[in-house]
Amino acid sequence: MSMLSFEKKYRVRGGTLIGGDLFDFWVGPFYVGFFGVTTIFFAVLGTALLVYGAAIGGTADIWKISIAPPDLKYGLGLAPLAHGGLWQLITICATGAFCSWAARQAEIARKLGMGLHVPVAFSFAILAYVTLEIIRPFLLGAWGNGFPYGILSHLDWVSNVGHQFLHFHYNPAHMLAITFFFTNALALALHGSLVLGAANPGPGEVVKGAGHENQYYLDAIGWSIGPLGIHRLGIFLACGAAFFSAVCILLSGPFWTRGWPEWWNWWLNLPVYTK
Ligand code: UQ2
Repeated sequence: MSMLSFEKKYRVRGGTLIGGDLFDFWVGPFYVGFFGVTTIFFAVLGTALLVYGAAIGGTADIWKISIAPPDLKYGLGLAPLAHGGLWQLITICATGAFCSWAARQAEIARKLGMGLHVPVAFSFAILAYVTLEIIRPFLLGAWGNGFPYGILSHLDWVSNVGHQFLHFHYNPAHMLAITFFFTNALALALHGSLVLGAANPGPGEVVKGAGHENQYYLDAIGWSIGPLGIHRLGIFLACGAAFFSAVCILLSGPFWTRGWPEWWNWWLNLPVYTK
């Protein structure tokens, strides 16, 4: 990978969060940094543990491979490697890798004198994972409440936990999360199609820019959110989706143990309905 001419301007020293200039270097196109080293460490170790767990798991069927959390009887204690211990180590590695990646994003943003929007947004995704695998199992008193690492097994887990609460779609935070996900899809479809429409006007036509994009929505609905506004809307919708996903599963068990349809009895019990 050759050094591109503009890289001299953008490959700036400093901005590291830890270690000073010790790891302040690049390998080919990649910035390393202290958190690049920790990312590689956790990702390689975690992946090796996953492969080891798959190897001793008794099946070579890719759909059936699964590394399960410990039995509930181990509570919040350590479990033997082959009985949930691997899952515990892999969870530590995954969390370490995700947080290292966020810290590396922050270092790169600081180097370039940018805002920290990328690591802040990514931290919402980390929050959703940590809520499922660490915070909720901790509050429930057993690591066995985490989801297993397997293609079909983690889907079974989601289905089982959903049925445990009778009908998960009645979970109000789940409703909010889905609304955020769908609105996010709508916003990205509007944005992606608008930008591609302007950039691909057809043979012989001059490529259009921001002015035309703006005018499209002014003509269509009398209002344009603007080129900066659509990206603010995007980060809001994406972070909202991850945040309410975390909230909806955190509520389920630690704070609400009955079926979710029953939660809505507060509505039927409003004094306005009493005769
Ligand atoms: C827009 C604009 C963009 C866009 C898009 C819009 C020029 C390039 C997609 C239109 C977006 C609107 C009207 C908001 C829709 C609201 C929700 C909640 C989906 O105006 O500015 O910039 O990409």
